[in-house]
Amino acid sequence: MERITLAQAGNAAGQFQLAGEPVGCAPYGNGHINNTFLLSCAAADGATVRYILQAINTAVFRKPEQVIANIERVTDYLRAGNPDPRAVMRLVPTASGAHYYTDGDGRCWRMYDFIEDSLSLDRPESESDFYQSAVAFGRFQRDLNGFPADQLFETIPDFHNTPKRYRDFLAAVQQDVCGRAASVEREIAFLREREDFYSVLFDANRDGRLPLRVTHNDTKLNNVLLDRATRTALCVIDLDTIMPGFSVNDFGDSIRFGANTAAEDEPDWTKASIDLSLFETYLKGYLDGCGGAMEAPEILLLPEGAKMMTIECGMRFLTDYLQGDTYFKTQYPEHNLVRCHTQFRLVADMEQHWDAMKAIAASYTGEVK
Ligand code: ADP
Ligand code: GN1
Ligand code: MG
Repeated sequence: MERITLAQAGNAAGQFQLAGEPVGCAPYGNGHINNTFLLSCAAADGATVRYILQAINTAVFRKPEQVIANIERVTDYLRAGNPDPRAVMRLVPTASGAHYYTDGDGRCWRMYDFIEDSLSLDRPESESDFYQSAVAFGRFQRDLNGFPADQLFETIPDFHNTPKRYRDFLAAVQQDVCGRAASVEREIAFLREREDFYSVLFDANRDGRLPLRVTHNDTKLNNVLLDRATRTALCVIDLDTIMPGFSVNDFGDSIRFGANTAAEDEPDWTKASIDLSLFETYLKGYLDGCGGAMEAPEILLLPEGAKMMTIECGMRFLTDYLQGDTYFKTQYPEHNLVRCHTQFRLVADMEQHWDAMKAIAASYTGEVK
């Protein structure tokens, strides 16, 4: 991905309606997709006002104006139901009143109010943190229950279409543009052995067990903010991929990231496993946040969502490795392969604990317990 200079960020910052003079700008956060900066401004009364400035990754989001349009609609809708300014992201307007700025090189920039006194965690520091992140994502789904899905652009077509992702992966193996396929034969075999699994959620949707909802689609722990003082659910962020989808995938992506005993890029993949206690904690928080919106057949598919998002993500990391690391930000040449290994190890461990995961989900349907 393109490296962006502070001068370029500074120029973009100047296009937005700021509360004061810019006094600092630095790269911020651990996202894998956009280029994010924290901008500090000095207001006339001496206060410091901070913003998140982002260059949208237009290799990933081909139509950034559609991303912005989705975010405008969703945040307006959420704000109408929740007046707390720290609970819903606010896009900062440019001088001309737009919500994005295209610079002379075609880069697309946007700005948000920085949500102060909040925490974005890369690992849950306690069961309670993880529970609160689940409440936030569950509420997000509940609050968007009435949102008209047909008003949303599909910002990344087929984003969680796992069968399509698998076909793309097979094509990447076939093309082998970097000559890496021979070195990952075991990883390729791992995905081939599980090819019957990839369509199970679409099958469940077709037979009526799994509704299409308005979903977030990127529910990593660092895409939710907790209040720093109370450590309770505050705000869901990273709204670039809000599209119609399956709630079990929103649940599943959180499990993939936060209920893994190892970090996503832990070099010793044997450390990766499913923490069943965190799995149950998150499930409880998510259902509490959803406030009864989920029906028993959907709840029963939560483990499938967890396994689907984990294997899909591993598949995406491996595909990117085969294609020369063009999609995800990487810090070293094997980074995507390391990430792929932790995901596959987590899938294998979920398979070992499958009956326990299914029993936990069943115990929350109101049928068993
Ligand atoms: P990416 O798509 O690259 O993951 P994000 O939109 O998730 O980019 O932003 C990267 C990080 O910046 C987030 O994980 C979070 O830590 C921080 N962040 C983003 N927006 C805000 C905000 N409005 N207030 C506070 N922190 C934010
Ligand atoms: C990306 O943008 P970020 O870092 O929150 C990716 C997710 C992956 C995740 C893996 C738009 O999320 O789909 O699950 O990395 N986002 C996009 O860590 O592709
Ligand atoms: Mg993010």
